[in-house]
Amino acid sequence: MKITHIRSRAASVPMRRPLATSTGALTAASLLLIDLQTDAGIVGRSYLFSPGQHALPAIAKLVDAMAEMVKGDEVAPLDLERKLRARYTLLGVHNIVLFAMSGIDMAAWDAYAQSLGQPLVRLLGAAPRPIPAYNSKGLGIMPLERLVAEAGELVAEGFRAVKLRLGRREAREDLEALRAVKKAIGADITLMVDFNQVLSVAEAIRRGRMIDDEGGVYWIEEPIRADDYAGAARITRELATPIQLGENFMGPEQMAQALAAGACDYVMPDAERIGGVTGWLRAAALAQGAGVEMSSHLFPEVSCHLLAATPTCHWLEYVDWANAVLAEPVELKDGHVLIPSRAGTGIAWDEKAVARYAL
Ligand code: SMN
Ligand code: MG
Repeated sequence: MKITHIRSRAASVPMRRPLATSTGALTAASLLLIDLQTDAGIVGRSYLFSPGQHALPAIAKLVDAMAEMVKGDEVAPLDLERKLRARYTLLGVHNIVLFAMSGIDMAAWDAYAQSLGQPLVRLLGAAPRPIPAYNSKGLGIMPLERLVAEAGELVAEGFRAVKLRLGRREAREDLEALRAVKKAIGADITLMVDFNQVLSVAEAIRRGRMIDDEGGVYWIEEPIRADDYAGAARITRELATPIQLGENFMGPEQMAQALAAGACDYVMPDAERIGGVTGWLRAAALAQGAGVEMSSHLFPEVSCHLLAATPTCHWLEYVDWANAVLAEPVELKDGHVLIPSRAGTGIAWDEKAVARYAL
């Protein structure tokens, strides 16, 4: 089976719950929808997420350029990865170059699994099973009253875990938000918090101790600049609450560096930044070697397959941001994502919706 064409389309899908983080607010999901067409008639699909529409044209250009390079090649994801990595070495296989590669990788794995008539999870050697998920659709930086109401709503959807965004101007405001949410959800619901890189090392230790004293927080995510592994290692040593990093690991190589530095207790790679399915599998082996629990970031549709094949599988981050353009969004049951049994990843477009949200 050979690649004949790779098409990408940009869309902006409004979010039902706008999400304000410490580093910016999201009101719509900017997506690049990828169709990898083959001479067997099979179409592999994936999507990429961009925090903001402005970067989508640049990512699309990279996908187009890579599409030209792999046209006529076999749908063999590891070989495609090796070829593209070599072609981009001098530019640097990071950031949007890596995003484009990851998008093509995920679409290629989807096409390959479809060609074998198996869901991706089976191709990876695992059987489908429910994956524990936390509800990450909301709990941004917002007034306490709305925060409390939203916390109740997110749990009422059947989840046993939710994530709160922190990083308000004053530590005291974070503490108030934390207390309000804890009270709203009760002690039985797992609570993660995410600073989105906004603190200095010293402030992260200060607010981290405050969280340690308060208790009941399952992990503290990205307290400081994502690439400061030495700083993160200091914080990890100082605090009792586990430190979570990973959505900004640019490829498994960076995750290896973070683990070697002792930068975190848990990891949560993002399928688009870690190198798609291929990068994820390498990262999963690193996590196992380091004895570190591994969760996912965004992309529940592909992450559910990947987590089932991850030795240290931890939590799936559930968001519904692509649902509006998906023909069959992932299903949930009792706070778990159910891996679809369709061949491939299960991603297919609702073309009417795509037309409505196309940019
Ligand atoms: C996040 C990342 C990207 C977009 C929105 C929110 C956040 C998360 O860091 O972990 O969900
Ligand atoms: Mg995060």
